[in-house]
Amino acid sequence: MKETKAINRRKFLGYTAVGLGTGLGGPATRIQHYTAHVIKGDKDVVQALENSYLGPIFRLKTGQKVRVPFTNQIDQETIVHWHGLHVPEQADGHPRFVIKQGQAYIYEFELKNRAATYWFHPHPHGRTGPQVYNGLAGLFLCHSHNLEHEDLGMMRNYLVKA
Ligand SMILES: [Cu+2]
Repeated sequence: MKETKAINRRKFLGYTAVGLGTGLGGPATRIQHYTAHVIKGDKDVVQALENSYLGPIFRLKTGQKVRVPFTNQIDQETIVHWHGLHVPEQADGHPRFVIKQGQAYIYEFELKNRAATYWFHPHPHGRTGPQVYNGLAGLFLCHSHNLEHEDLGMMRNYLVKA
């Protein structure tokens, strides 16, 4: 009697494993990702993330001038929005500036933000969500030339809110 129960349990586990295997045989997940490299300047301002489809990470300082020639290599319209950065309208990645596959768009701006963590993501009308969760997103870290002053400001804000 005990032996029979043990066999049934093994069979149950076997069926469970088959069920999981079937789930893994579904359609492949679509992955889209940004790639970037430094054309001119400090090579450390762009960091690729190994074994991740997210990224890259931009690391720039307040006051730096940035020029990003962007080429759309996915089969959908897209444009890049620099979330939270104070940039000129033409560099903000509004959906009306969307570009088609194979087209390029040049972003130029001076980094005016204070030290903080920002991010960038696509912003085509009606396609922002799907493109982000398929991988098009990266961090934009803004550092300050005057870290002591920025740190004091952040501490003051923390104390006021606590
Ligand atoms: Cu945004």
